[in-house]
Amino acid sequence: LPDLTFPPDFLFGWATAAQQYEGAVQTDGRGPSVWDWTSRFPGYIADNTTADIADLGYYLYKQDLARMAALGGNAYSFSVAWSRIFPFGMKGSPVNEKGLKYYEDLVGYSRELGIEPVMTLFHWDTPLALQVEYGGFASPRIIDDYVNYAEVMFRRFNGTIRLWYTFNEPGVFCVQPGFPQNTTLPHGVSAAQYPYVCRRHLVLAHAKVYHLFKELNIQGEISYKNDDYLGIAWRRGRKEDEEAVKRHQAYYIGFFADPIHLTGDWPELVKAELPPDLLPRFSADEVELIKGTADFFAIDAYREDLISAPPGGIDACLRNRSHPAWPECVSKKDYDSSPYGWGIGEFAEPSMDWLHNSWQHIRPLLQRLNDMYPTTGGIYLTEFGFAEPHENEKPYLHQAIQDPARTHLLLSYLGEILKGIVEDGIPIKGVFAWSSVDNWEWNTGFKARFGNQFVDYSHPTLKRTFKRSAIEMSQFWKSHRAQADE
Ligand code: GCO
Repeated sequence: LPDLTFPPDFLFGWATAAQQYEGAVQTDGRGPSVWDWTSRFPGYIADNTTADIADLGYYLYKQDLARMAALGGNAYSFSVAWSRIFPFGMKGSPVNEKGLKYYEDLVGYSRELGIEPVMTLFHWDTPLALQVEYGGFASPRIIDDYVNYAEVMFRRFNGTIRLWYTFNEPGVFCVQPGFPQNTTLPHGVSAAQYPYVCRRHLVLAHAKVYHLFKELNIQGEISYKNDDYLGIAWRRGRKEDEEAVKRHQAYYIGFFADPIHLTGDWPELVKAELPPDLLPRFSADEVELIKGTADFFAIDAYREDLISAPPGGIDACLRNRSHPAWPECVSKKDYDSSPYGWGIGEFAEPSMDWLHNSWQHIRPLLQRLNDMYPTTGGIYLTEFGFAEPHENEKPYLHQAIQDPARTHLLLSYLGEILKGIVEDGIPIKGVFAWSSVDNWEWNTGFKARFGNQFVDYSHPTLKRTFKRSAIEMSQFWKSHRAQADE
């Protein structure tokens, strides 16, 4: 790749999320989030930790930004804790000026270092007050409260943020079994309905915020971050597997990308199979509101799923569909429980063929997504990364700094992205590795380390150490980025 160069305005950086990185959950007026609460449920989090301290990013963000700058990063994707801005979440409740000040300082310092701050308004940390009051995203009431919160952020940060995301991975947020929002449903919403009622409220909230962004004439571009479910046929060329890939596409990415990027409505395949009492329909007015509400396409692209038709075929599966939240009736190569995992949770040994497949197919997958969902703003790979299995276990900790599998995966991704841009002409505008530092991995706690920097949680200042992946990513980027004098 010696002679290939990224476009001059290409964004290269890392991503974090407020709940996983900031800590200081009761500092300077921040209100509790659903995760502060459910991480106290016994056994809910794999290592019984909470995110109360996490990486103390609330205090250490300047050093972390400086370290990313040292690696050559020119962009940083962070999320805002809604409950730092509105401790009680609700429209009309008090705004927390200290919360706004924290993000202003973060954005200001980032720009001082020449790092483009990229803001995600919601990364799964619903204010607890809204969850308790009306069941969070199970209730349509959340739409107005979210739009109100977004308006405060738009007005305060207009002109300092170029790329905005409304939501991170809305599909995962709505259906991940056991996520806190699935535990307190308002009356009238069943567990089977929740994943679809949640999707409906997210899509409507996204659309209203998009239109507000345009009405207020806020600078920059806005979209949302798609889930990371990228399907390819398990048995290439097998008709039933290629069909299954279409279903997988409709039930995962298409659920949000079709309405928001294309039609304003759910995918036809999904509507044909999910009755209105499970998947509430959009009215004609709502379809018009939702259609075409994204300036660019963004996806967290961790891995692809090898997809095949379910045993006995799709029709048989539909007749006795198992789990109402995952009715898509496709089979995926079972990475999570097979001897091959993707490295988190069960700590199964990752299959090198999975790692190999994932980076080998990122080009055709991004090409396919750009063809399906073309935008004027191009396509961003908003998260990619890997948790080395056992990285968190004592005998391996000394190895954590030498993260061979992660280094191999990340560098292979970067090489494919660069070739995708230069050789295939895919309009990829930027990439963000997950994550700048090890952090709190939701239900897995600190057991899965995704950072390109090692965090020593036993050290009084949570000392960071560059892993090999950070150094090699940095060297690759610095040797392939457009030089200032070009
Ligand atoms: C996601 C979330 C991140 C995760 C990361 C590793 O994409 O699931 O955005 O918060 O920590 O993906 O699982």
